[in-house]
Amino acid sequence: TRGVLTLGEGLGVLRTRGLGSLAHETDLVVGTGGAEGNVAIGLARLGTAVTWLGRVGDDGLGTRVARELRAEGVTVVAPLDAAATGLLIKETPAPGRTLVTYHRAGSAGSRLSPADLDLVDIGAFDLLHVTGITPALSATAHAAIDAAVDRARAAGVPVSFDVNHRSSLWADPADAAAVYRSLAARADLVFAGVDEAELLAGLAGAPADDLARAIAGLGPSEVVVKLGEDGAIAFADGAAHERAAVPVRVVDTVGAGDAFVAGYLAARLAGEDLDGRLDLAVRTGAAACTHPGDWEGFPTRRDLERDLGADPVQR
Ligand code: KDG
Repeated sequence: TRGVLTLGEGLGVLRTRGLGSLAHETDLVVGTGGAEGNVAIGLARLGTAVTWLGRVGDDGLGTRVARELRAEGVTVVAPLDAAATGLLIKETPAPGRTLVTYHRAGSAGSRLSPADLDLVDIGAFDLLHVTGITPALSATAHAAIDAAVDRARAAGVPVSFDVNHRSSLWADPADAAAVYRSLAARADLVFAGVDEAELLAGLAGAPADDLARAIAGLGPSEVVVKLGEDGAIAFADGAAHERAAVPVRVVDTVGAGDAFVAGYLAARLAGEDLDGRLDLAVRTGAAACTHPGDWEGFPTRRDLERDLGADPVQR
């Protein structure tokens, strides 16, 4: 089977090596990121077949984005674009706190367009995963996400949508909410943090299961609300299932939501029930928090077994 198809923007990531901001730091670590690519890496590490589609610049960072994904076992469809690969800068003003700045306006990834979908056979996949980041990048990227979702639906391929609200990419949160509602209405599975769930449901301060129920009312049969250190709930068939988080020493939470989604989707595609999906999701999400990179800390199945103490000798 072809597994999961995801599409979006791959970015170069520059992060400060120590504590502090770029006002003072002289030393940067180069890496890569982008929410959908992170999810793809998380899936590949868990043994799920996955394809990532996105435009990359004809430059070192673009080569690196594609190469890192390929090295992780992701099938990559990455047309070269004349614009530069977008960039994200992560500063660490205080331990455990990360400040993110984007340099991605007009980037290669933002020039994704519906014509790029002809490079993949959407109907051949088991699931399509999209995020709310891509429609914020440009009109053509927005159109590409809409077209991908519509083609998947027409072909009977389930659609997964992670809200991933990035406030700095939207002029007005109301515009974002309208786009998210339109995607949620066409998705089978929706992931949202609490703030995102409030934005989507138009309800502030409601308990997580009420938020999930309200989002399910928009159309998706399965809604997952990520509660960070309080775990997560999954809502389907009128019932909410809860799972506590796995406690870890947090280094950087950027990427943890993507790891969570990868764990959830991997378990779903493996035919596990809602509790099994949540279980894998919180464990992969927790592992991701222990590394400063976006995806480097994502676990393999083997890593998860080791963490459970199944094989202490070879540790
Ligand atoms: O979830 C992590 C992502 O936020 C990061 O890799 C960059 O895709 C990104 C974004 O647009 O914020």
